[in-house]
Amino acid sequence: MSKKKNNGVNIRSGMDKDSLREDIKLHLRHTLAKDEYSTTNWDRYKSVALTVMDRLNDRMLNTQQHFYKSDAKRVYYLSMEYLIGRLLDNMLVNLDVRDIVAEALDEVGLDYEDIREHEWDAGLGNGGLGRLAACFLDSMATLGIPAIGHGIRYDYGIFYQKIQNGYQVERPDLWLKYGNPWDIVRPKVQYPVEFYGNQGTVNSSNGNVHYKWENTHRVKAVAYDTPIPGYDNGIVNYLRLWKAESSAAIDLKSFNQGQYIDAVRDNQLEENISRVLYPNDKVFVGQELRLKQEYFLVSASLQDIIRRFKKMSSDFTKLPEKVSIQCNDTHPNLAIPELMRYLLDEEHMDWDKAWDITKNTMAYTNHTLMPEALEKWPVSLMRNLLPRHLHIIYEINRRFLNDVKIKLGDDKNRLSRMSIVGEGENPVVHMAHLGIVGSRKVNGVAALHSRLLKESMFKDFNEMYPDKFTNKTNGITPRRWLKQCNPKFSELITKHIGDDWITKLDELKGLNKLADDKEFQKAFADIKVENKKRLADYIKENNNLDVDPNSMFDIQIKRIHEYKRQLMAALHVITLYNRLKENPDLDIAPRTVIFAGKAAPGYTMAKLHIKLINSIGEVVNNDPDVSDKLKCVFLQNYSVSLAEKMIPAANLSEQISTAGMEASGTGNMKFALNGALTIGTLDGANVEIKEEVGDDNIFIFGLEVEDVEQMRREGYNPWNYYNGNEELKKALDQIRDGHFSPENKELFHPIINALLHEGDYFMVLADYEAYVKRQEEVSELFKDQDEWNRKAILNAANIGKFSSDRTIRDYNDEIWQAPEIGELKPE
Ligand code: 26Q
Repeated sequence: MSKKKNNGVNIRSGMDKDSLREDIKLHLRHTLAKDEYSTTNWDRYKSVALTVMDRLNDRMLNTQQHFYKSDAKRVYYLSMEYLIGRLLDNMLVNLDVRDIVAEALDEVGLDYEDIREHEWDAGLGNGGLGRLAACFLDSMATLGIPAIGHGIRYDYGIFYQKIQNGYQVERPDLWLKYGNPWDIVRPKVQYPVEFYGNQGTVNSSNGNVHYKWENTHRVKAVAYDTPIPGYDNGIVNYLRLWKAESSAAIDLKSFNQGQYIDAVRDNQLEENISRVLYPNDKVFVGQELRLKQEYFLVSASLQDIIRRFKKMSSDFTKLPEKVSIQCNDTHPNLAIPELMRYLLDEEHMDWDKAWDITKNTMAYTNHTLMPEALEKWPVSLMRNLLPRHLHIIYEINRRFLNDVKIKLGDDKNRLSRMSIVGEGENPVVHMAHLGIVGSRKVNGVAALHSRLLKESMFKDFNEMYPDKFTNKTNGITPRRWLKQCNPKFSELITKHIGDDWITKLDELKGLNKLADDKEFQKAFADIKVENKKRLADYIKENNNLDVDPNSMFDIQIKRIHEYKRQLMAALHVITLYNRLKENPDLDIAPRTVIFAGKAAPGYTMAKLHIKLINSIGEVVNNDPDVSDKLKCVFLQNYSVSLAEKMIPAANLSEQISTAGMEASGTGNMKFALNGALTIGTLDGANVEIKEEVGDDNIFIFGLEVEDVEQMRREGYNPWNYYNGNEELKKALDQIRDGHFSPENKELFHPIINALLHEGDYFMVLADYEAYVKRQEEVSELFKDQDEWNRKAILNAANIGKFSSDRTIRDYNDEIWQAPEIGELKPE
């Protein structure tokens, strides 16, 4: 270890202020080649990051050595997305040196808050699923589980969203433009990934015939690691992301100049595999490049996993004892046929043995009940790109359907419903079915969602494998989503109940007794207003709009999707506006309704919803009649770091999806943890949040899953609601007549058509009245600030269940059974 002393200062590993300050200076000069004349704040950010990296690397080596020596079982988390956001603050918090670094910088006249804003968000994910993976990494390291995250190092993360004239415009997110100080490039950790070719046979020495994938085209996967520190426990795991590089050593002698140029150009094409994150999150797009990305992740990761396993053992029957592979949705489910291929073709194992090992190593998490989001890959595509895998999938399916016949009877309809490979003219491979058949456990992400999976989408499978389906309610990391993003509230909590809550979130229950304490309420309220002021400044700077920090901050932030019903919240804004226009003295709590979120670039309706919200804001925010009671804001480019600014400033959290459509939600948990009240439907994890915080401390409204089903069965008619509610009718008429789009009166007709002429699939009109009524109660409560604060504190006090530490412990107890070493003392 590098603990050489330099004037009493521990170079590269000391955690005291002097060592940190000196190393920051050294990195500025010796790594970045900057002096006092040329240094920018970005350089300062980078030198702080590099100083932190020195410490992380040291701990990472110790941790990995420890896991290696103890031959610990490893967990591999496979995900196409990691929405990790900025890392500097997170690293400093987890190393428990944030305050020291801030002081060290202060001593040389620098402002930490200012410097950390220079980091680019790592946006390698779309939304909930990618952020969940990031929270899980934090919790696995904090519990001390030997876990490695595997993903793709996209050159372009989720697009940067600009709002121009009220419309979403997408810009490329070149997050690596200025380099990434958290990268550990491992050019020697590289694996060939093969595509195309055909299935051939080989005769082995013992006379057996084996299959072999041959005549393939190769691409290289190169490893880039990011350290993942646990919270204050000496443990550092890592996230390993694969970058595609061309593998062909260009054979110069056989090329003339033109061929040479072509060959170099084709190499570029191969590198496209890791070029860009697909920006859609709820509809399946069956493009070859996406399938290549998925197999690229799977192939490289499995080679890495197998290499590490083989260092310890050559007995593959031990694989399930030493390795658990968790697939984040179906996206990495090709790992199942890939592991089979390896065991059959490379290890020459017989089918039953290989299948047993595979099934006991794999697990799969489902994140959606929406059929249009399920991955179904055309057989034609797969035959071309992954011919050997397709054969294996067919064989898995043949054996599986046989088993079904034996266990459940020869029911043709059922067999066709359950088949992994569809029939007909354009057959598809059903990745969720493959995941269920090839995994030991399949889980949903909230109690309601997991129940619905068993009762509806995977009913047949649940009858076939009654012990396979399980629930693992999602969680969020309290480090980022309270300690980091809301330091003042964190300090207040710690002052009263100590700091155990940071790793044992249930300890927040200690706040229950303080909810009635006037002094505590006041302290809580002051912090909330301070956070709101900061957000108000941000709104002023970005949207040039003044909002009142004492008004209720009513926030809906998530991807823009019809099922999440931003439209319903927009209709509520219009209703409040109309009420205030009719009666300017109306006694309602002043509100600032704030939205943020990205729409998939091809999702025209969602993009029109963004435009509608901005158009409503135009009218409302410029009308002096209502200006002290109502504002409507859309903040551009929702991201992890914007969430960190918005969530601590929220009074009201909007979780209003059509019942049965939001698998879990995790934003709902972040808001409650930061002392916001929820208005929501009984959907996803809202159900469990209600159980925890109590019916009196959450505003539940609207149709429940069974109501939605019943209405769909019996025939739902949105016109009844339109004709039955004057205010709803007025709001819809205004949208239709161009009240919010005077320059193009028909602009929002597609929205009206969807609601009135195309059946209002998401039942916005059916829930409108109950929603508006509940919002009136919200408004009344907000007028009683003491009572509001009491309930807000009770939300924070009783939200402990939703720590991702609990979620990960649940996964580990039931599925992985890996060690949890808790902490690692420095050597
Ligand atoms: C699939 C194929 C091709 C291209 C893209 C995709 C794709 C990408 C992302 C499909 C789905 C996603 C993301 C889904 C997602 O974020 N689901 C959310 O997961 C959260 C964590 O479990 C839940 O809280 C949310 O309820 C759920 O919507």
